[in-house]
Amino acid sequence: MAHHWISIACALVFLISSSMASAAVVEHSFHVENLTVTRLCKKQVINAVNGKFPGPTIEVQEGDTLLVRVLNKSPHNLTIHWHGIFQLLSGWADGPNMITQCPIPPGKTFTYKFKVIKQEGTLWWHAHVSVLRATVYGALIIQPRSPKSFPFPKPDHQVPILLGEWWNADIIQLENEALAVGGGPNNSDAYTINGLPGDLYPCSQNHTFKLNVVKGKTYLLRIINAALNNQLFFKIANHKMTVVALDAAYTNPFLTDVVVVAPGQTVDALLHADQPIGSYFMAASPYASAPSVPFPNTTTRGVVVYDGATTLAPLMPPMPAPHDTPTAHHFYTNITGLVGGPHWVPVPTEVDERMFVTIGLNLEPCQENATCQGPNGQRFSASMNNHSFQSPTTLSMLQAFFFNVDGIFTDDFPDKPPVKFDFTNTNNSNNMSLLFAPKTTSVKKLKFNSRVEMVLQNTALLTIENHPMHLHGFNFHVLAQGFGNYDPVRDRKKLNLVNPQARNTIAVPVGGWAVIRFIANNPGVWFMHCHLDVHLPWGLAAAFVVENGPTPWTRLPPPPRDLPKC
Ligand SMILES: *[C@@H]1O[C@H](CO)[C@@H](O)[C@H](O)[C@H]1NC(C)=O
Ligand SMILES: *[C@@H]1O[C@H](CO)[C@@H](O)[C@H](O)[C@H]1NC(C)=O
Ligand SMILES: *[C@@H]1O[C@H](CO)[C@@H](O)[C@H](O)[C@H]1NC(C)=O
Ligand SMILES: *[C@@H]1O[C@H](CO)[C@@H](O)[C@H](O)[C@H]1NC(C)=O
Ligand SMILES: *[C@@H]1O[C@H](CO)[C@@H](O)[C@H](O)[C@H]1NC(C)=O
Ligand SMILES: *[C@@H]1O[C@H](CO)[C@@H](O)[C@H](O)[C@H]1NC(C)=O
Ligand SMILES: *[C@@H]1O[C@H](CO)[C@@H](O)[C@H](O)[C@H]1NC(C)=O
Ligand SMILES: *[C@@H]1O[C@H](CO)[C@@H](O)[C@H](O)[C@H]1NC(C)=O
Ligand SMILES: *[C@@H]1O[C@H](CO)[C@@H](O)[C@H](O)[C@H]1NC(C)=O
Ligand SMILES: *[C@@H]1O[C@H](CO)[C@@H](O)[C@H](O)[C@H]1NC(C)=O
Ligand SMILES: [Cu+2]
Repeated sequence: MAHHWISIACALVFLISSSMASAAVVEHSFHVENLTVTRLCKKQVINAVNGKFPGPTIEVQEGDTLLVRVLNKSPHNLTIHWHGIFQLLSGWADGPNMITQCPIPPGKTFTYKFKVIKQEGTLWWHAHVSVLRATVYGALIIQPRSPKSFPFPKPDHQVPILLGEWWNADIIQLENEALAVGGGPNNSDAYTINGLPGDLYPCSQNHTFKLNVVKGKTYLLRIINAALNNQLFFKIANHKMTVVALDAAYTNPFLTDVVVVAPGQTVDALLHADQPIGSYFMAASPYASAPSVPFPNTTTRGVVVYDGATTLAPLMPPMPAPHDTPTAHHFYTNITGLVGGPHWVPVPTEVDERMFVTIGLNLEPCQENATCQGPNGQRFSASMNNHSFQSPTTLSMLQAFFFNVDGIFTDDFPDKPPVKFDFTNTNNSNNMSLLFAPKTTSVKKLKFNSRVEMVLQNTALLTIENHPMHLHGFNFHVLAQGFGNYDPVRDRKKLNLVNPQARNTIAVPVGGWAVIRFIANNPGVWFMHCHLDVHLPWGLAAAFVVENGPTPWTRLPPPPRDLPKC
């Protein structure tokens, strides 16, 4: 039987490769090391890859195998996550620290190896341990396998637009300071476009991203929000953009003058250079969803310069106000998936596992005699279904799953919140009987191929806030979103089972809810967490354990030999 199977597979490969460029192994070498960078009038030592900030752009064609040898020359424990990659049967390469691997210690290497299949568009890679992703990140672009092309007219050029945040401080020290007292970390000093703050910040005129364009040409902007803690509005003066993909999943074309992007998300948008020859600012400014949480209220900008432009006084787009939730919500909800487009997956119509999961902030008790700077003299905390996630310390969860090691995690993550209360009523925000969430390392177990529906419900504890929830290993369909408490009768009617967005990160409306569905077709341990970095160590996370399937090719293979040890 096995021999038959192999010969059929070979024949198939032969047929496919005779009409298409054959899949390649794309190799990269990452050296993560100190880099001195000058921004905002000051030299700062950051952790960076191959002496570049942002790090190198990785480009593959769908079907290729990616092999990245990471040498950690930094003084910190390190892991790299390939954000949005399905990691089919390659969960060992996913990267979240202590979830799928122990970290790569200083001086050591680990090679991430995985196949990129059934997805194309814009993804990215970033460090997934402590706050290192502030500077250790880059674009990961999956082109259609030639001779296939995009499901839209081929753009003349493709341009990664990595939005980020910059601190004039050592961010590891900054995180340690905040964690020591349980308070919020210091705000960033600037937002950046491709690592450059732009001329609205001090000493920064020469650190402005410039995009040269030719009138009449089309540019595919691959916009990535790599900022640690802020959702962003992105605009270009006098130009509209046509969104064609979100999180590396194609959408119906959506014409807009503003793009809204949460940390972890990506937006592919076509920019037509169709305006009078001249120069125009592109700008990003915060979408701050929480009514009274401090945020850096600043604007980064770059410039789009038409070939032949003589004026050096670019036009500035008017930016939405930071608390402009209607503009954000309109963008987040009005885009639909491209049914029948490349890699489109229909919505599961049946559901095996129904979950209702609250997400939001909490408190952790201050230790006796300690100094705590969270609300009410306590420490900040956060949870999903009142479980505040704590990473294991002695072995990664995926190793515990594979080698059947007990005591690393429990499988009692609940399908619904333990206490039912008026979730979004701000009168509850200081209710001490609700605020303290126990620390756990709990998972939800899923049978292979189970169809999961999850209602994500924001709570008003301490504050309502839009949390961008990222699921590792899967795309999910976003069936509906709304404000207030999810109503199983009224809101069920709103589910879009026809052409919903597919995403890996959903920005759940502030004081509201979102309904998502996915098929657990990949064995392993898959992290789900808020992609506002500040909320991750507080515990706004959980994990799924997807059990092995019935056949050899639906089982997680053993770990690579060089997987780091704890
Ligand atoms: C790298 O930078 C850190 C400070 O961020 C410093 O402690 C360390 O000594 C530096 N390492 C090298 C090799 O320069
Ligand atoms: C964070 O901000 C506080 C208050 O402004 C300041 O004292 C502290 O030095 C800052 N931390 C770092 C690491 O810059
Ligand atoms: C920017 O670069 C120009 C030309 O290299 C130089 O003359 C100017 O001093 C620089 N400005 C700043 C603020 O560094
Ligand atoms: C943010 O900054 C803008 C421009 O400086 C200002 O008009 C606005 O009031 C600020 N908004 C908040 C919420 O601080
Ligand atoms: C577009 O967004 C608005 C809210 O901003 C909503 O009322 C409307 O139903 C949305 N339309 C679609 C087709 O999703
Ligand atoms: C807290 O401080 C008091 C007074 O100094 C002392 O008696 C007590 O032992 C301290 N408790 C702890 C846990 O350190
Ligand atoms: C706190 O919440 C609980 C559970 O909903 C409720 O029974 C209690 O009345 C609330 N307390 C206050 C002071 O609102
Ligand atoms: C919040 O509490 C106030 C005072 O008790 C009450 O008047 C108000 O109706 C409450 N709001 C909600 C949404 O329950
Ligand atoms: C969370 O769990 C703690 C401990 O069991 C409990 O006191 C608290 O009321 C719970 N809060 C919520 C919102 O479920
Ligand atoms: C680095 O990782 C090792 C192995 O997991 C762990 O023992 C050590 O505490 C970590 N160091 C830091 C600073 O987190
Ligand atoms: Cu969050």
